[in-house]
Amino acid sequence: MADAAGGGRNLRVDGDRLWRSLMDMARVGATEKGGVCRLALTDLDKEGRDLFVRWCEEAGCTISVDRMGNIFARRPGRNPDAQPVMTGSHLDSQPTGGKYDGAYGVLAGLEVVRTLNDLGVETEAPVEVAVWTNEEGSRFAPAMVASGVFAGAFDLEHGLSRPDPEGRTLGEELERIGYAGDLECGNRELAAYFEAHIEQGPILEDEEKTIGVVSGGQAQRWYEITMTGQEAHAGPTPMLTRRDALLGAARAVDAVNRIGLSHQPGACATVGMLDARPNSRNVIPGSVFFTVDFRHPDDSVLSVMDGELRTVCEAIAADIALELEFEEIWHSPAVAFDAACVEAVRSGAKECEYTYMDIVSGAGHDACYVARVAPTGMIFVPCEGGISHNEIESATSEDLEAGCNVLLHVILEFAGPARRGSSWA
Ligand code: HGY
Ligand code: MN
Ligand code: MN
Repeated sequence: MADAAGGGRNLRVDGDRLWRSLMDMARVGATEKGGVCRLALTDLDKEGRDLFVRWCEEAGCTISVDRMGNIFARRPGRNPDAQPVMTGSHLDSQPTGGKYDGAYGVLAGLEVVRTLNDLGVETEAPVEVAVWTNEEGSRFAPAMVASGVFAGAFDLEHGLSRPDPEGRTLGEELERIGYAGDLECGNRELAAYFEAHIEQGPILEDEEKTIGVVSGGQAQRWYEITMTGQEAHAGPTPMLTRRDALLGAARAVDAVNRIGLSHQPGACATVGMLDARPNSRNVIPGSVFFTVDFRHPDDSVLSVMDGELRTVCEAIAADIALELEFEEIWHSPAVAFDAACVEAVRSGAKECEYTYMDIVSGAGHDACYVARVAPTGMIFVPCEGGISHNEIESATSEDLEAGCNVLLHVILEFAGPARRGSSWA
């Protein structure tokens, strides 16, 4: 198939234009330390979405938006009824996020469209670039909720009703920013989906490889836990009669870390949010809310970690006479990507003569849900020091261009015979 399609063997993207687009997008929600804060469905997320839509319309794409606010920019192919080849990622960021997490996959997809336009290449199937709503799961939990609805992991009502910390729902915020689309979310056939992303870990850089051939994503479990004791005066209250909720939470934070360390290699265990009330220096905390993020490539190990967490939290609550509210709010099982898509990424890296290695994604991505409904693959490129979800997140223009060239290759491979004028590309 690659031969008929030309496989993009000799085609290359414009790395400088990709870099300029990334830097232009990074100005939306730019932070002083050089990162971005574009929380899902805020005015800044809207501004980034509007910029992407304008660029895609300038590139001749038609835009559709589904009921979860997912945006699809479609470049027509010769056969409008052919299943589209889709790429994309997300534009929402962490509160102290980086320029490349998500935005790279979206703008690499746009760069492929721009390159095909420049070269006058016509594909058999349409090519679509997607922007998935609320990938980060920072403002609305869980992560990847909109690609999850698209893939049937959640129903639409669940997705739209996700509340933010102020109680505003995802659906209300979609209406407010004008991205509550009328296209059904999901139930669409795709020829394939490919997502380009920075690795967000140190492996490619340590191994000095340019392309990560992503075989799948690890399993994740997210929890919300509240420990409740009794607010009391920090002065006269005897130590032995206290029901100190923050003491309980502190022991739980240490226990989460120990559970992660005891399931090496592979386990990751994080308490990312902690809210102690009333948060006054001379009041014994009466109530503490905190989150736990567990990950492991093997689901069976993750369920052992789940059991250990429940047991240790119950023991801590009993020991300090605290009430315990323990809820698992999300479980995303480990995902294996489609073998043909993984092989296409590998051969794309070979054809473009980049160094490459197989890798499992430590981070979650929309591709992990799309893989439930379409043949899916991912392309990783290194990021400096493996640092991400941090304003100092950095990647080189050369690596970003390399990943985009591999993306061009795999899209042409799956979009059917590509023609350039009267000859095959
Ligand atoms: O949490 C994750 O892995 C992703 O950044 N949403
Ligand atoms: Mn991401
Ligand atoms: Mn992220």
